[in-house]
Amino acid sequence: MDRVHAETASTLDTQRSALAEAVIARHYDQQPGLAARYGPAGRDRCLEDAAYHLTYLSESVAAASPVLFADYIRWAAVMLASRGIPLHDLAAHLAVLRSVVETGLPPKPAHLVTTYVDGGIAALAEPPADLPTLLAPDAPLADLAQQYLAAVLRYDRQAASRLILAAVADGVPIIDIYLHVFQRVQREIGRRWQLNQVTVAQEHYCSAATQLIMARLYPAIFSGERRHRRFVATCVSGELHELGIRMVSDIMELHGWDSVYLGANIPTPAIIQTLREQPAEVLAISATMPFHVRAVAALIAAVRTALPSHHLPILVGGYAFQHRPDLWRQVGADGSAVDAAAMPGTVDRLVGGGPVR
Ligand code: B12
Repeated sequence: MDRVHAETASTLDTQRSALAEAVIARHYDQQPGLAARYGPAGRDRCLEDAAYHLTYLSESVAAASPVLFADYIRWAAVMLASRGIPLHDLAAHLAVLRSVVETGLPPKPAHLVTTYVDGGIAALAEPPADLPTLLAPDAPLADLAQQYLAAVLRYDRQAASRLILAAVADGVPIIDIYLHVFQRVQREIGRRWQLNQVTVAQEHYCSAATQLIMARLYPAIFSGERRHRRFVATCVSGELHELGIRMVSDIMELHGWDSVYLGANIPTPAIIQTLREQPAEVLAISATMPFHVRAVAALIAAVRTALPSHHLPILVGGYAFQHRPDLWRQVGADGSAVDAAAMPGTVDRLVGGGPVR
């Protein structure tokens, strides 16, 4: 990250609340109809949205990646439109944001930031792309995934659990259940949430049910031969999406590794303490939200400083890294893998396979 981008991003971070307030005040001034249309609660939501846009904006500036902000705006357009907020309101909001940045920041950072906002405004000129289902009928285990989704959406985790246990008893490999049922269904739920077709409660229920059912597979996962090699798996601080890194840990267990799985939202000092107490051969860090990428870079730097005696191989992954193939290098990691299935091979290439006993 160069200094200009880093400093501009940090200015946006420190001024986020003030800028968000200024955007909403100016937007409501310019369009008095908004107050009647969305009511007082609507104003609070707009303020939250403004802060959210600014969070992504600063992450994009920090990464020197205008595409990141443009992608986010396309995502936000679909999410807001499905909740009755038309595209032109978002476009007007961005135009106001642009003017607030232009007048509220010193000229140099203002110039840099407005080019990113312009990229977001331009992204709105193309109609938002369709969001195809993640459960295509020709995908592997498509029927099972459909049935599993239907079960969790009607809050029937017993039925969902029976489906999975029966499939495993029939010989379906656990890795296939993980990737083609759990992962796909979780992402499909996310798509439907974005389109306002499932409730937050359904999404939470599905995640909890899937975690419970994963735990029921543990006798099979933890019973294999061991390599007597350890790795630590964690989400970066602030990150609440833990299923992906949990799948990564389980698949490594299936490959004979001992995982120290820490889960969601772990503070950096706790991760460093764990690495001191549980010496590991690999550290795996997960981030889903694109605005956690800087936190991943900071965590890697902190680990390197705290454990200077050897170069601990560090892998990063998760949704934030999915469509940005070189991002793992930028954050100072040693590699990445696209999913849990690719993890063991990646680790073997990095630190050697070693015997299974
Ligand atoms: C469940 C869920 C949640 C749950 C998480 C519960 C839990 N206990 O984990 C909760 C409710 C907490 C949540 C919160 C939020 N969420 Co959410 N969430 C999801 C959802 C639906 C599923 C996530 C999941 O389980 N995926 C399945 C796993 C298996 O996939 P994965 O994480 O990609 O992991 C695989 C690979 O990436 C890789 N991998 C992962 N980690 C690592 C690490 C290493 C080292 C390696 C090598 C590989 C690797 O291997 C994994 C297994 O194959 C996604 C949709 C989606 N597309 O993922 C949205 C989604 C990620 N969430 C989203 C949003 C917006 C939010 C919130 C901001 C919502 C809000 N307004 O509060 C918050 C942010 C919270 C935060 N600060 O982290 C958006 C993000 C959009 C964007 N462009 O930024 C998504 C995409 C939904 C959507 N379509 O709009 N969410």
